[in-house]
Parts: sequence; structure tokens; C-alpha cells
Amino acid sequence: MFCYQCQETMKNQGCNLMKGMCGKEESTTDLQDLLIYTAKGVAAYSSQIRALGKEDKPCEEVNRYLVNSLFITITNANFDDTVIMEEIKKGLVMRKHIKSKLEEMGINLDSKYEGKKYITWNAKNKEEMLEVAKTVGVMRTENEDIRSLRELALYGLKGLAAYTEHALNLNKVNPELFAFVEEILLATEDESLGVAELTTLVLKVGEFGVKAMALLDEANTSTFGHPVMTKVNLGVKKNPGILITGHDLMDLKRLLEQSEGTGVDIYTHSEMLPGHYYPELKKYEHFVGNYGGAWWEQKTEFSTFNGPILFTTNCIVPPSKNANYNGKVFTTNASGYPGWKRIQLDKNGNKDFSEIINLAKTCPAPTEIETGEIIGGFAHNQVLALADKVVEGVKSGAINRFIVMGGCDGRDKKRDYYGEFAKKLPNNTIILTAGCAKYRYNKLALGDIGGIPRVLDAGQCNDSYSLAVIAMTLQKVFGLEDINDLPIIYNIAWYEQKAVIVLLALLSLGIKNIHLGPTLPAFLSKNVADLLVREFGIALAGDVDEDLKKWNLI
Ligand code: SF4
Ligand code: SF3
Repeated sequence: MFCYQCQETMKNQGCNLMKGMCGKEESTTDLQDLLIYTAKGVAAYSSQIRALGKEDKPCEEVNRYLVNSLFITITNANFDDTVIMEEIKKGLVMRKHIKSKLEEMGINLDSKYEGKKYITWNAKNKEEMLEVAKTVGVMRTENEDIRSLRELALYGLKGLAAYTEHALNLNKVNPELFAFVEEILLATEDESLGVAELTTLVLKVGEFGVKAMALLDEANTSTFGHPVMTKVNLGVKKNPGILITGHDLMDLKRLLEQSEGTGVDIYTHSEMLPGHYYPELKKYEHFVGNYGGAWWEQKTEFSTFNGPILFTTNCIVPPSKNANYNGKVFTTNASGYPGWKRIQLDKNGNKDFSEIINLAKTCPAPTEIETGEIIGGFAHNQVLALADKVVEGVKSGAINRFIVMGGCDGRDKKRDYYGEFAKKLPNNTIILTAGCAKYRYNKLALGDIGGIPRVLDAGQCNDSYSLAVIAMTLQKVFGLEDINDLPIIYNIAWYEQKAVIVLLALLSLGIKNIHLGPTLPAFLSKNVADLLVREFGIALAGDVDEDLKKWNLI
């Protein structure tokens, strides 16, 4: 195995032993590589169908297949070899099907893809799959700069695919995105592309990342309304509860609908917290609060929740063998864990959560682990509704700087930096956040500036789009030519591939001098890292006092 796609990778070099630092087994890692490789085989043929303008039914299936395959391989999304093998088999059938469809039209792609194993390989069982998998991993690209750029593009694409899938779940599609997914999958196998071409492609991934996030923003807000300022309860009620986590708001909606009037309350964990901000979701009386913090605290927090837990996406932490919540966890969408039941769409496009609801009824109410409230819901619409106050604050000097501190949280001790940084920021600064990184500071009593809270939470990691919209609007309001002239600092925490697409999206919008932490990605070769520093001013965050000084904040 070799994997270096996340921030936790071993020694910040790569997980290459029997198991990843995230708990992913060697076989799972290898099968995930093979799943991506299978998707490339599908893309070779489906891109041809798409070029012919035949976007009929089979293409819809292909679209979902491509984004879902990428999503499954995101860090902490799916640890289940059986699920991954099923997806690989599905891809092989799909590849064959599209190939024969093209041949019926007199199109044969054998010479175009001559020597490319992704259109020819096959396997009958796990052993054979693992044999092939050994030949398709990251390290087969020998040149480290080419490898770095290919992987950077692919990791960004995984994040883009995740957001595209959430939009698809709400019936919103942008066909350009699926064509782009095919383009990048194939580009990462194209030997004719050198450093310059791949660098251009990486930036293009960012551009399309903006489109994917805009589409998801549109999908979420047109379905559930625009997020509004909301106080979310952190304590517990007396009813039994279901804890829902991950990022898929459609699943949250289904769960709320199906559990209404059953005497079971619904709580959010980690990245599902922003569900509370949407009018069409917050209207449910039994949607009672948020339980706990970021994903990595789930072992402790799930053990006191007492009721069942539903994962709609990453991040899963493998449970201990004797965890008291084993047997009570369910997954859906791209997420999966061996032994945990998966609930998938039925023929009619519905999901039946009754088993989870019935199980909840037999469980005690959650044990209280904290009390109080947090405030959020500051996506672009809500912040722009406060625009006059914000502009006034900046003009009067009451607001000296905005600090964008979105992204991911994680287990690395160095991440204490973000909490410390937030605490030491002067009182005339406002933190703009999105993603689970917020749990490092969203429960601190940081106060407000003229009624505007000093931590403005826009939502999930995909809602980083909102932060970009806010920046672009402020640029217009202040009549600035360059977005980098705004009083905004970017100090972003990354962990998995959704943060990679957020970073590339911000770069594509022309935002410079982004600080990244707690470590720079291991998949950036020295030359690629140098290029990002040179062209975009990317820097490593790390020392609270030094960074505050650098930004004239102390
Ligand atoms: Fe290692 Fe991260 Fe890959 Fe897991 S996802 S194997 S921790 S690099
Ligand atoms: Fe968090 Fe996994 Fe990335 Fe959506 S839940 S931000 S780490």
C-alpha cells in the first residue's frame, strides 16, 4: 500500500505499512486505487459517448458512478472492501456495456487507448483484484513532480466529486462537471502531459471546484432555503435520539420526516451541525441540537450518546472492538464500514430509515456532555443581509480584519494552534469559518462587534463557497480592483480532499497568500510546493505569535 492523500499520513511522507494512520487496511487502500483505475476505464468510453452528445439514461448512471467512485476513496469515507469490490465490478460491467454501445455505432477506441490497461484489465475475485491493484498505485508514476501534480489534481477532483454528488442527490446537475471529471481522470494517465500542462489542469480543477460548490449552494438553498442566523442547543432532551453526521442534507431531511411524531429526537454531529441553519430543516420540533464536536472525537462522544448513529459521508473513525455503540451505527451514500449496515436508495428513489428509528426507541436518552448554545448560519445571504453593518464596522475601524479560518479538523496535536490563534486574535477581528475546523473555536466566548458575532459560521466545508461570495461582494462594495486588497487573511486548516478542492477553488479566484496548516501536504513535491509559494504566496501556518505578528495583529 501507499497513500499520502491526507494530512495525517505517516511521518508526513506516506502510509506504506500494513495499515494507514486513519485505520484503513492495506487491502482497502489497494482496492481504492483499483476503483479509481476502474473509473478511468469507464471514463475512456463514457467521454466518447458524451462527445457524441448522447446524454441519455445510461449516462446518468455513469455520472453517478464516476462521482461516487471518487467519493468512496475520500479519507475516512469507506473502509469496507466488500462495497469497494462491488463498485469495481459494477465499473467493469459498465465499461463493457458502453464499449459495445460505441461499437454498435461503428466506433472502436482500441487504438486511441493502445497499451492502456484500464480499458482491458479484468478480475474475477478479490485475489485477482489485489494483484492488479499492486500495479496501479500512486508510486507507479516515477517522476515526483508529475506524480505530485497528478495526485493534486486527483485529490481536488475527489472533493469536487463529493460536492457534485450531494447536488445530484438534490436533483441538481451541471453536465460540464461530469465531462470534467472524465477529463481529469484520463489526464492523470496521459503520459504526454508534462509539468506545465498538469499545472494548468490543477488550476482548472479549482475553477470547476467553484462551479461544483456554486451548484451545491444552489441545490441546498433552493431546497432548504437560505441559512439564517440560528442558535443551536448543545445540551440534551429526555427523549431517545438519533445522531446524524456527515454532509448529506437530503438524508437529514428524510430522517427528520420519517422520525417526526415517533418520540425520537434528532441530533447532529460534526459536519451535520449546519443542518440547523436551514429554514426547511430547522422547522422540525424534534430536531433538537448538536451533540459533541468534530469527527475525530466520535469514539468518546458516540459512547455516551446511547442511541443509533447515521453516517451520511466521511469522516468515520474505526471503532474499538468493544465500543458500546457497535451494532448501532448505519451508513449510507459513499460511506461504509465492515459490519455496519448500509441503507441505500430503493427503486423509487427513497431511503427507509425505519430500522434506525425503531432501534432508537429502545435506547436511553443521550447522556449530557455539555450545555449552552452555539450560533451559526452566516452563509452569504445572511452575511450580506448584514452588509451595511459590516461595511460600517470596517469604515469606522471597529472591524480591523476578517480571518478566514475554514477547513477541516483532525487529531494532530499541532491543531491546538487554531484554538490558540482564535483566542489571541484582537477583539476587532472577525473569524469567517466553514467546515469542521470551526470546532477549535466555535464554543469559545469570543463576543461580538456591534451585534455581529466574532465567529461567523457559514456552514459545511462546501460552504467555503459562501466565504468566497462574501469576499467578492465586499470587493465590489469597497470598489477594489484586487480581491487581495480586502482586509481578509486566509488561515486554512486542511485534512482530507474536500479541503484540497476548497484550496484550489480559492486559488482559482485569485486569492493569494493563503496560509495552510498544520502541515503542508506530503503529496506536494519540493518543486510543486515551490511553485505554489512563488505563484500564490502559499505559506505554512504554525506559530501563533509569529503569525499574529506577521499579520500585524499584535
Ligand atoms: Fe494514510 Fe491518510 Fe491515506 Fe489513511 S487516508 S492511509 S491516513 S494518507
Ligand atoms: Fe471535516 Fe472529515 Fe474535512 Fe467537511 S468531516 S471538513 S475533515
